[in-house]
Amino acid sequence: MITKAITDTIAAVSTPPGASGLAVLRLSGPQAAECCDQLFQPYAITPLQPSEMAGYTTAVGTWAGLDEVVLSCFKAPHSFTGEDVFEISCHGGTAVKQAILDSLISVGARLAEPGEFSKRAFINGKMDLSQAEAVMDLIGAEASRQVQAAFNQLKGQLSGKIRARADALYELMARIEVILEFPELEETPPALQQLADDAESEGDKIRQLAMGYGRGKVIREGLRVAIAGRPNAGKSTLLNNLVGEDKAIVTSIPGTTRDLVEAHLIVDGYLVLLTDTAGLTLDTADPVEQEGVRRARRAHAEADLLFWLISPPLPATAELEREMAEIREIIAAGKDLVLVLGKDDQGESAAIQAMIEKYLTTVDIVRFSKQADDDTKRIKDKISDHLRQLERQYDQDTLITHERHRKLLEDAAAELAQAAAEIRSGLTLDLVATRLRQAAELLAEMTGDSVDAGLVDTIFSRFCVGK
Ligand SMILES: Nc1nc2c(ncn2[C@@H]2O[C@H](COP(=O)(O)OP(=O)(O)OP(=O)(O)O)[C@@H](O)[C@H]2O)c(=O)[nH]1
Ligand SMILES: [Mg+2]
Repeated sequence: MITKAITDTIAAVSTPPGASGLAVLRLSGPQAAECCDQLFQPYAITPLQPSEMAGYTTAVGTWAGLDEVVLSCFKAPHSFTGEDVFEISCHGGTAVKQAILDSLISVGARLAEPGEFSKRAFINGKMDLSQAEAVMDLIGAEASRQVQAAFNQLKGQLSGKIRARADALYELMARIEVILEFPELEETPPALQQLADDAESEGDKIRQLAMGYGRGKVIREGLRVAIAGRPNAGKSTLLNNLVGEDKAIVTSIPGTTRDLVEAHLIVDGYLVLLTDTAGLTLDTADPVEQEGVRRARRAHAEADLLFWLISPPLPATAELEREMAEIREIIAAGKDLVLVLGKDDQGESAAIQAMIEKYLTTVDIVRFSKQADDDTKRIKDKISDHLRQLERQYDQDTLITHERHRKLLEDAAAELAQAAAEIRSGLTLDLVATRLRQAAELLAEMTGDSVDAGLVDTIFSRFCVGK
């Protein structure tokens, strides 16, 4: 853990780069008030120096002859970082912000590193690690579900659950201690059996929490939806219709799309990452097309849901059969695939559908024509269906949105399963206790109750400056 006392005062612009009406700079550390005393001239009739201001008060005045500002004062420990914090609300011109920042540096503050304010909040016990990660998620959130999940985590919903599980592990360890001290009283087969059962059931509860990653990942990172099909099937048109703008180039020339074209869409409050891909040409000698197909296949493999477009004119039977075989394989591998019969306005969909049903007996089919808004809506409904299915499959009330958390939970659950097996096989209990302690350590790494400085640095360096 980090024990070094924090002696320096850090400063940064906390609002985004570029010009804006207003901007906020943040200053935190033991010399924050002193720095402000040198630069801020309050307007009040009985003016108070920043060092004399009470916490949660503001003052209006001039800043180093540069701007008129509002200064907000937060006194330690009742601030975001737990230190003395001042926020300077100034005009949001790029040069003004820079000049105010320079003035702070000239009186002894230093530039904050990315995430350093949040890191100090963590070190000073204002929030735990999972809450700090939630702050970052909240800042990056694009969709309402992301906001909800991040805010629940920020409020400590996840930390509370984790601490409850850790407490249960400490209770198990205490029982082992008693058995080790008074073996004659406790070391009976029923007591040991109970201990093994409880360790196993704790492991199950922790594994159950890890399951929350199934939906949590989709909420935090977005649902990946890819569009596949032969060249000219209308893939780029479908993407453009779904996002409501001319994002991808559409032409009547097969092979128009080579790179992946990505767009963001919000469906039912979920972020959806939509990818249009190059048409799947089978026997091309063109290296650009070959690379496009390689990238397309990679995107298809990574997608949670695949829309596969088939449109007139259909290819020769051999080629169609190859395409059908490929679709069959993808479905068999467990991927959620929806077959889209494109260019429905050309009146051939019924015949194509009949043909396809000869090859594919169980496939979800939807018709699509670029002119019909209802068709676009129906495609979006398919995305909604997938999301509903995900919600049913993972209906945990606590979501795990970070891979780091999932891994820690899975590892802790594995330790407990192992501990239960060891108790049953008669292994000495002090070895079992070590395993339980290891599981508790893993849980503590989630909240940051026990975590090494390197990991803390890695996590906070992903923040931006000023956060
Ligand atoms: N009639 C009709 N034409 C369509 C429809 N959708 C797409 N097209 C036309 O089909 C042609 C190909 O459309 P794209 O969206 O570029 O097809 P693509 O699958 O992205 O093609 P590649 O990028 O070359 O693989 C264009 O001329 C479109 O205008 C549709 O629903 N009906
Ligand atoms: Mg295209």
